[in-house]
Amino acid sequence: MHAVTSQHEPPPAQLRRNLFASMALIRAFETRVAELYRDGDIPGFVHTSLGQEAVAAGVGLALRDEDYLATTHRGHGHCLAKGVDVDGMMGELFARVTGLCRGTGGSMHIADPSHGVIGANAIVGASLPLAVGAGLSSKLLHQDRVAVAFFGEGAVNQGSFHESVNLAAIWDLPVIFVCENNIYAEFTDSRAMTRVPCVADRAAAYGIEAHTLDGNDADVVYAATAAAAERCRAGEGPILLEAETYRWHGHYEGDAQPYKPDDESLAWRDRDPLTIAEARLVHDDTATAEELAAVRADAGARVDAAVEAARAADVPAHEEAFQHVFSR
Ligand SMILES: Cc1ncc(C[n+]2csc(CCOP(=O)(O)OP(=O)(O)O)c2C)c(N)n1
Repeated sequence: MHAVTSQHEPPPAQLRRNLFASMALIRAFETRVAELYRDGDIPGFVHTSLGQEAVAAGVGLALRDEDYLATTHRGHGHCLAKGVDVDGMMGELFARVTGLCRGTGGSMHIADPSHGVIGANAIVGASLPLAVGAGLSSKLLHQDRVAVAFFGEGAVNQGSFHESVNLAAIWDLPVIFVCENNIYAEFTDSRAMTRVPCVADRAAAYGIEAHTLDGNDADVVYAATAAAAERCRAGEGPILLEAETYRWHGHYEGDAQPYKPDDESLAWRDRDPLTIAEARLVHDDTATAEELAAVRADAGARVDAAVEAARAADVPAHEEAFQHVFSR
């Protein structure tokens, strides 16, 4: 790992408190989802982003509500940080009619165009062309909307990465490519899959600016994303941000992760993004430990309420299974 320190100014105090609150909500949501999946309350497949909260919060809070966001199979945190409703997310995971897609999409297919979220996606590498399309429409319609594609380092070996970055570059599209480099793609150590493990280095092949960031520091991710968005809105074309981070849980819930060395996992747990933010906020008197504990408790209560609402909601009627699948 070789994270570089951001050259940008740290975000103002209120924003740093907001970043902490966003991370606390994601942590509470993902922790609860992992338990619910283990207990058989949530159907399908679930990929949590515990440990990666700073990337989601830093990017989400640096964007405007109308900016576009395309995400992956590990997208709960991205959606929450972009302002997507907690009840709608939990309803979707429970496959209830109160879900954002009326319970027919599930964890890997959450979408909420009202907040610019054009879709989570189970196809590795598919978020990039979607964001490029959104960025193209924004440019052609003079909308000043930035499009973000989240993807993992595993997706960088897909053709869609190269096609998307190249097209965005030659057309100067307002797209921010955000790679969450959490080292592992499914059960494979990505460092063994390429001679170019630094994803930011790949951007040079397409002539675009790229930065490698400490993805466990929300302040750094926020500042880099805010600067990238400004660049995009100024018409200077796409940029790639590689956020170095680590997923605490398995590829999916239930994966025991025999492929990860214990010392590596423990070292990354010591770099908990919430603890890093908490220590800094308390150290510079931006918040007290008690205030931050209350923020965490509020996030837990919000998620509890969403779970209760989802449990009480109806499941969709069988006939709905084929709605919104085919266009006429
Ligand atoms: C096109 C395609 N190939 C393979 C898969 C199976 N698959 C699902 S997730 C995954 C690994 C993704 O790793 P990465 O992109 O680094 O994201 P992370 O899971 O680390 O967040 C693979 C190979 C898939 N869903 N889609």
